[in-house]
Amino acid sequence: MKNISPLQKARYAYKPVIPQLLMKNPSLIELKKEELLKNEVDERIKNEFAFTHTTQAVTFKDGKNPQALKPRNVGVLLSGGQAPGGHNVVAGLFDAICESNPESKLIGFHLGPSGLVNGDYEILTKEIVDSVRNTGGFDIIGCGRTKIETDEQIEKAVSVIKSLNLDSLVIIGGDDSNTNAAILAEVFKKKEVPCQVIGIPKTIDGDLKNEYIEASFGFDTATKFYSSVIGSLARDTMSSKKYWNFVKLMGRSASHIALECALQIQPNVCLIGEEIKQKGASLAQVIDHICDVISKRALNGENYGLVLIPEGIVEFIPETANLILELNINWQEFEKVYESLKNLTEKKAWLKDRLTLNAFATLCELPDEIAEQFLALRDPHGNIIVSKIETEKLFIGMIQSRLLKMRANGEYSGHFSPMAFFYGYEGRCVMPSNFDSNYCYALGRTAFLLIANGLTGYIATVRNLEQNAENWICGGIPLTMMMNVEIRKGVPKPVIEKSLVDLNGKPFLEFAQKRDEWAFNTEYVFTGPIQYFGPSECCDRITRTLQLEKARG
Ligand code: FBP
Repeated sequence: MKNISPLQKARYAYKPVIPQLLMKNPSLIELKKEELLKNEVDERIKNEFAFTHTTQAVTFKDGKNPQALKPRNVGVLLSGGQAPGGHNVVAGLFDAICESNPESKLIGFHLGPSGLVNGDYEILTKEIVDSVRNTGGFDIIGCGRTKIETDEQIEKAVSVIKSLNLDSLVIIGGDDSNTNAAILAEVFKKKEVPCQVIGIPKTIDGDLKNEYIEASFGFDTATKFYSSVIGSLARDTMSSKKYWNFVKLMGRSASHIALECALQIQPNVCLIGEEIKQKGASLAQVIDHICDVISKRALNGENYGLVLIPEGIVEFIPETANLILELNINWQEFEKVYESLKNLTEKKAWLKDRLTLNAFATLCELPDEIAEQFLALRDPHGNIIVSKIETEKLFIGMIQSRLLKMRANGEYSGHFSPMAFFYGYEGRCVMPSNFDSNYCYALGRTAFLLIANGLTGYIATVRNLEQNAENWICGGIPLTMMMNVEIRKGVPKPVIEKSLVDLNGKPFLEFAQKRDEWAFNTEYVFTGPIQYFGPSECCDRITRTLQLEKARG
């Protein structure tokens, strides 16, 4: 038998807490329809989703649904990056399927959407599902970022669906993956392929959030994990009083993770990309701000500190944002010649006449290894891979140069010993917190209820998340209701909007009000590791972001 840790064993036995209604046999739960209030939907969305667009939101109530009892073949895939709790979505889905009809099957596609296109799958049994309950990771079936968009990919997916007699497909993913889910739902309807598609809101980044979705799963666990480690780092430097720690935090474009960690830990500096963009602050101004805090702390003899940097910051600082924008415009052509360009000099030579003078100058000012990272190949959705750009090191280098000048001018006389950290990947497969274990299990069961009621093109939702899990309200929202038209690769496209940090929202305002105090007084808070058992205030604590967003008044 495989070796497992005592905690792992205890987590297998954990029973997620969810609303009582959701624990009933799916045949005893009916749909409750709700009209959505959003009145204006772009004509392009209505046209492109002519078969699936609706404004009808749904929740559930006690009742009868004999349709739930019919045997089904349900497919599931994990799309995009890992997030704690994915295994519980699969477990919730599996349990609801089996309780409805033991003949039903759950088919897991390997390595994300590519498993569907290539017909690479396995039938998930109770033994397999039981071995991952309440555990982190997506290893049950693996995940991937393939986007199903070409006619050939769609044809292949349809033939796999037909060969498996698949009547529904659950796509667990972020904004791009759920946009893809909406497209598949529409295509299947149009082609009369009888396969319903249901999305699940996943991403540690916290950027799949809107008036209907209160949080994406994984954000709670990942931010608790990062805050715990950063807290230890803060205490380390508070003890030795000699290091300035620069921590880059995952989150792709949005700064939600950095903001949440700042609200938990109270660092000396936390940069928020969205604010930098709004203020139009240049790279030099950002560096000046950090140097100001460093020099003022040095005056008090505090030559140490903690700076949090969201990984997507380069998409917000005007110079680097403009460089990325211009690279995006040239990307399709650049990608074609990419392999033939042997080194950075050749890449720069190719770009020289295609970029504006400003953008090219920014590229040339970057240290070589960072410039290479800007020019590295993109993900399948065309996104620059910000997790690979070492902004923390770029900042440290610029701060060192600036402090040298300040020292020469008599403006700084401290010691600056920096250390660079990147916390990202290690937070994506942590054992899910009780919140994420419960939330994900509820999402899995909800997905099945949407299927059992014949819906397609919906995303599973769980609301009232700030309350006890027993009071959560589960249901579904049409994916198209979360769409906006954006320009992608030069063409207007309906997509699910990425939610960035709202500078008028309570989490940011709370941070903005406190940050000056945190900069100069050392007021770190130590959250400690995630607690799974023990007092509720330790085990069931929700994120500050959710607390503040849902606070009344
Ligand atoms: P998702 O949006 O797919 O959940 O992925 C989020 C993320 O973890 C980002 O924070 C990060 O920038 C990216 O994935 C890294 O992607 P990869 O795993 O492909 O390196």
